[in-house]
Amino acid sequence: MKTQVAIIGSGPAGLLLGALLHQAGIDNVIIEQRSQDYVLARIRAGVLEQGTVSMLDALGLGTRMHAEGLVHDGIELAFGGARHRIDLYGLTAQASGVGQRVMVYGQTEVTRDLMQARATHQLPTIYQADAVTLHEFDGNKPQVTWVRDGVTQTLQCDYIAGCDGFHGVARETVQSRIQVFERVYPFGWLGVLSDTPPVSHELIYANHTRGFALCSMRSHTRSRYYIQCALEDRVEQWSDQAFWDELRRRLDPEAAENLVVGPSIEKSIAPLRSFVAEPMRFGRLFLAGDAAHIVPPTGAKGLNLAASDVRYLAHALIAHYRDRTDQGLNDYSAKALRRVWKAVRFSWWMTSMMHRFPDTGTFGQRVQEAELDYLVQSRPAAMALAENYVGLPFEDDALK
Ligand code: RFL
Ligand code: PHB
Repeated sequence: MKTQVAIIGSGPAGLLLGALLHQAGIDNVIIEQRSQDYVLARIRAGVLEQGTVSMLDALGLGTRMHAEGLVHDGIELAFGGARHRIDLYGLTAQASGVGQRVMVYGQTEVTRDLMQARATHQLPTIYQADAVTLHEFDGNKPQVTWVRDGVTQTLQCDYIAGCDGFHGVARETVQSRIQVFERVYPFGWLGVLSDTPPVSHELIYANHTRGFALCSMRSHTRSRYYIQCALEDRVEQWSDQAFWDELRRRLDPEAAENLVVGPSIEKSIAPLRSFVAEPMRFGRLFLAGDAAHIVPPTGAKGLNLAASDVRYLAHALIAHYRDRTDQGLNDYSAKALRRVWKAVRFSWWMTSMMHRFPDTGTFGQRVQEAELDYLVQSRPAAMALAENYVGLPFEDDALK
């Protein structure tokens, strides 16, 4: 088998890259370890930046997102028993002249739309590929091999895109050539999905002495909630009742009163980590998305970073095939990392401000509350939060 770009992984990074390349007439094959149903069942991100929304629109894939997604103009910060609104739209309008919003539309739905489009165009995706191995990417003739139904298959290609997430094989293959920057946080997030109306029409990020809480949603009838939990906690230890009781304790009185509870339809614990692998290019292998970096979900940046990486990578590959210039490919790693590090900084900052750490204590708690109070009192401080939350501009758009 032969293609131009072999894409490892059918998460948002791989699927989006495949769609962007296809739109430009560049052949690609996706090789995924899991089944399609498994990939679709993972409940993850919920918030799309304007830039990610625009990418899906430009691919002609925005119809269902605009019909079913929820456009949010602001978020709320809860601390000290009260809620304070951050007017994302108004603040970004003031900062840059163009107001920006975010779109609440689940990663599962984005994935479904991208898979559907791939099926419609009959683009090749190989699911349940075992023992995926990357070869010869330092030379001119890279190959990817895998085993399916006991048979080893080989794909020859010009380039390999490692879009296989944090536990994938692509980064592992170049382990000895990367520098890793990492922070592991001493807590996790316990998440619950439930068919109950969201407690508020915007997201609530809550700082509480008992720990962080987040009220998010997937629709007007489906809520997604998270609470900070101990790293050692197991999902089985948390009954639905215990979860709702703990969430309620961490909310302001009005939200606690309005909270509608019901059975959970998904419950999981995610550890929190900041991680960056540098560089993101090794000869003809490029890393993108969670394969190269992880951010704690507090800033809602992971999926959006995967999208911005593949946007840069797709533009670079298009320039290679169409204009015969490799400048974009040569610049990819440094350019992607500049945006990655700003999101790493923002996600780390949000995480630090909102969570209870082992050494937070009463002093740390007061400092966090002072910082939050400053944010809601100071327009420039709120603008900086808003500008980062809606997503920093892509480098190639920044000067336009
Ligand atoms: P993915 O989604 O992990 O996809 C990688 C794919 O590669 C496959 N794979 C392999 N395939 C072939 N061979 C191998 N050896 C392979 N190993 C793995 C996997 O099966 C998988 O299908 O990575 P990608 O595409 O880079 O996308 C990244 C996003 O999924 C991730 O950053 C976000 O989910 C993070 N995230 C959030 N991001 C946001 O932008 N906004 C949010 O609101 C947000 N909330 C979240 C989040 C992540 C969370 N968790 C569970 C970590 C909330 C949570 C709780
Ligand atoms: C979610 O809805 O899953 C979600 C929203 C905002 C975040 C993280 C997760 O910051």
